[in-house]
Amino acid sequence: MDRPTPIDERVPGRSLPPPSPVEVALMAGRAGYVLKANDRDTFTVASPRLYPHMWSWDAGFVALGIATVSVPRALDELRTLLGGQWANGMIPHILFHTESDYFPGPERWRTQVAAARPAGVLTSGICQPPIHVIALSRILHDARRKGGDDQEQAEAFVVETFDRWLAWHRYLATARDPHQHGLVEIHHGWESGMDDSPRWDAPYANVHPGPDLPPFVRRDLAHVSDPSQRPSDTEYARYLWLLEQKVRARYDDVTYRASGDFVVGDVLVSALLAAASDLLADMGKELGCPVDGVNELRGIARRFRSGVLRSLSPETGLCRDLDLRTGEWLEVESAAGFALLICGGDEAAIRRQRDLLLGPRWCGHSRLRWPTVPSVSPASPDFRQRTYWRGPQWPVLNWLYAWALNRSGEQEAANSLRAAGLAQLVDCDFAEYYEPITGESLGSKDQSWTAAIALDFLAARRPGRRRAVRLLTRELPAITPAGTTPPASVRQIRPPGRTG
Ligand code: 9WN
Repeated sequence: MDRPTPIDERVPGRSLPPPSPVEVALMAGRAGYVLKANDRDTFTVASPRLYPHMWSWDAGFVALGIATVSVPRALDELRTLLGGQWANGMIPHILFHTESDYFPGPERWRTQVAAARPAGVLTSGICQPPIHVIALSRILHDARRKGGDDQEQAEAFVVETFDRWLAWHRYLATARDPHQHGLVEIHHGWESGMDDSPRWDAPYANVHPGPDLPPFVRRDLAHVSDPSQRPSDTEYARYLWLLEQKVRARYDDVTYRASGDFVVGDVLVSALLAAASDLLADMGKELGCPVDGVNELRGIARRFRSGVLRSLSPETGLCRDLDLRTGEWLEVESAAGFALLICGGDEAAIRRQRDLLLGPRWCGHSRLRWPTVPSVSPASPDFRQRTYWRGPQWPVLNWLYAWALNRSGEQEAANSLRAAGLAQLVDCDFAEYYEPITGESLGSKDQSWTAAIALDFLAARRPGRRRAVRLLTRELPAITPAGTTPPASVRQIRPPGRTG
């Protein structure tokens, strides 16, 4: 009988040479400056040109990266995001603090029709994956390692904002899972963060823009060199039609559910909700937050972990989304299928997912330039190597699975994703996504969350030397991303220890 190959001999990123000290220094410095150039004092724009606003899940990743440089500034990021929270607990997917040419902007979202919208800041009317508490737990971890003011501020922040995060999770667990299936319902592909993923092809096939869809002009295409890297016009019309349906439902979830075209149980959002709820419960318990809240979070974690487990396909070993309009499981080989790695719950299934993720259909695929997580398996008929969420590698997804593997005790596997993720970013473009076969950087450059996770990866290389990243980003001269003039509001990332 063949002996199974030990995991460490199969891990694809294992033999990659670590970046040289010069590469590390350049990467840390350049990542710091990207974040500084995208810094707008109390929040960070997702990217300088294509996404000139604050995006919800981007802000989570950005905050955890900034925490390697400044814990107070990382906390400010999350505080600003909470400033956009709706009265029903929803954290909206975009906060519009300034005018810009981004489309669809506030005039298209028309959230003034919504009773629950916040005062004082314009927002979109849908949400994004709940990564925030995962980020918060990383920030707290960093802050405790640093001690002193950082630790004090981070702990105080958790206590002060515990109810707000709980309200956010409760919103997802109730308004978005009214029948307690254990899968968070999304009303728009944008809510998954993976806009045009083949995960949504079947449900979008039932979205038919009406003749009364207001005309629109896309602005995103002006900011990328090749339109095929972005969703198509047909896809965009569907996105805007769903937006229209949300407005017509006055952003009321019950009304939308009764009338909207797209209602899908999202397995990745559900896994994130489960994992983040457990983390919030852990932090809350430790810091003396209300016991009822802690217990409620444990219940949410249990329900959504079960939902993710139920979605597992016995054939493929991948988790599946559920089209709640048709009752069909959505069988797609997308990276979201590894959701179980994020929330845990079944040791054997986790090992199977780990092996699959590192194996030849995924990160170990022979054609990949870097063995990081592709958004769609290169072996899948849905794979399109240059198109947005249909194949390219998104560094934040790779970070997420490295984090998940590490948390479930799979350090070797986690390190391999981290090593490959760092190697991929050595070019210092900090692109939105990467062409998986050639390694070319695609989409927007100087993307904040990519720079942020580079900082986190660098800091995690040698936990004892996290301080080195801070010194590098403070000492090198300021740079501006090619082709941009820094806005007047661009500020330095504040050194640790700042108050207020
Ligand atoms: C729509 C900001 C966001 C990310 C999403 C990514 C993309 C927006 C767009 O950019 O979506 O929300 O206009 O394409 O798909 O994950 O949060 O970086």
